[in-house]
Amino acid sequence: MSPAAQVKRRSALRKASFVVVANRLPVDRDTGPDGTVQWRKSPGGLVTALEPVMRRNGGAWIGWHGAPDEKLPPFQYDGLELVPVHLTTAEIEEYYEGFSNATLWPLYHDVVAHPEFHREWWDAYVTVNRRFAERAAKAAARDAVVWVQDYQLQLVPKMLRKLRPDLRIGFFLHIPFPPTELFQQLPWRRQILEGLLGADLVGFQLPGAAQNFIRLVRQRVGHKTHRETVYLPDGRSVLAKAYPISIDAAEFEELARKPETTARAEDIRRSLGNPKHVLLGIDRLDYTKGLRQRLRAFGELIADGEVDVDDAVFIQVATPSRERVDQYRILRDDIDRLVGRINGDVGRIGQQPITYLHASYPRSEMAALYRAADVMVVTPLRDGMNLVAKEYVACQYDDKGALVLSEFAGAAAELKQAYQVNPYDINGTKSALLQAMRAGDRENSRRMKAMRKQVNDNDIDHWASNFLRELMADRDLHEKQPRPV
Ligand code: GDG
Repeated sequence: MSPAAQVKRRSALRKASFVVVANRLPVDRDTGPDGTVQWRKSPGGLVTALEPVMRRNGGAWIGWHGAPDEKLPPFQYDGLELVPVHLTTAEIEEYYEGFSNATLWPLYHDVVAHPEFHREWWDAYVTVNRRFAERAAKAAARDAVVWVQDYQLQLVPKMLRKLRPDLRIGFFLHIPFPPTELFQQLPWRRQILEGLLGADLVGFQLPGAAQNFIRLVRQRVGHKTHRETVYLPDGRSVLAKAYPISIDAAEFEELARKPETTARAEDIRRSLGNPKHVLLGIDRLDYTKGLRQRLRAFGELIADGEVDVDDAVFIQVATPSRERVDQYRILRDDIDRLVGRINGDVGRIGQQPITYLHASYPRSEMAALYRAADVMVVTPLRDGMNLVAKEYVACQYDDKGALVLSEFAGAAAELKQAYQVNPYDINGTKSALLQAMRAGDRENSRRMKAMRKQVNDNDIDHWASNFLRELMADRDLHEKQPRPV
């Protein structure tokens, strides 16, 4: 066999029958002081959930590797085939920081910040989506299953179908899908809807989001729809359904039960002066997460004399995020000022009511924080799901602790026994915080038990297998249903 044929054969063998396409690869690169490069798996449920499926099917993961202006060849990591997609500095600014995070992100989150519309950002979004689609078309074996992730890549399903009509294509949106009134602002609304319709199955966190999508497709693109199905003129049908994402609950519980975690949780409480109530917030520093509202509510409870500064401490971890996007820089300054003001107004010597940490921590420390907290406070103004709420619940193996949860987090649909709040209602939030702090152990344990059952019964494997089962199901069933006229 000629060398050229050998190379071809090797690359043909490497084609994957299961391909994940996501903005980022599931690994981060560490460069040691001596210049040696090491990849580390990035923490997160998505990798954990998809890894077994990828291993079984000789899967490949396509995504950006995290550094600008660098082209890397595909490589294997821990048995996974990783296919890096390069992005230039300008593309990171326009496709990622711009269109993804300053246009789509605020638009899809109830416009809690003002979305910016720039034609050059859109152009970069199209270019980069095409690059991802081309990479996926090359990596996928005949009749392979391709699963595209999230709002950065909404055009990929259509582009990919055009290149490879043999593929079965799924798409999952991790963030909310907005109601028609807001989505219509987008100058490129039709292209986005058509992009998504390239998939066989479009998954959302909540049924309401799937309905928003179906309604928009009917109104804006003019296709026939019936319940969860869109009927395309070429005879193909697309299913739009909810698959609420979850976490690896068993792994979190195992971490929480470790003696080191217990010891560290005790340490944390001790260093805060062993107060009666430890309240905790953990979020990416993002304007959708409702940090301002929750800190104000807590500060007012102390100022009003409802809570004694000696009795309660609020730990707020704000993980650095999207620091080059203007809105995030403004938010950081706002929160710095707010924390300073509250601590200055109601603190005492040796008693800071808010411990604010602008940093990111290893998972072991996250578990210790969850174990140290009596009240977990999750108050986003809008959130696709919110995994932090589920992680806290998974860690409370003794059924202790209380969860205060925004009605506007996707997780509220499942965690019904949380103390639910409208985060815009500061008085309502104050009452919920007080209720959670003052409830008896029996009341909190009743609530926690029910939430733990929900999280344990519906973990990340459940999510991935439900989605993939539907994606790979015999679509003839759908297609044989009578088409609406
Ligand atoms: C999007 C949607 C949806 C946070 N700080 C640290 C850290 N984290 C981890 C948490 C959690 C994850 O990051 C955050 O997930 P969330 O769901 O809370 O929020 P987003 O980042 O906005 O995620 C969201 C999610 O996608 C999945 O579909 O639920 O609605 O917005 O796992 O634990 N992890 C570590 N150190 C930190 O400092 N190790």
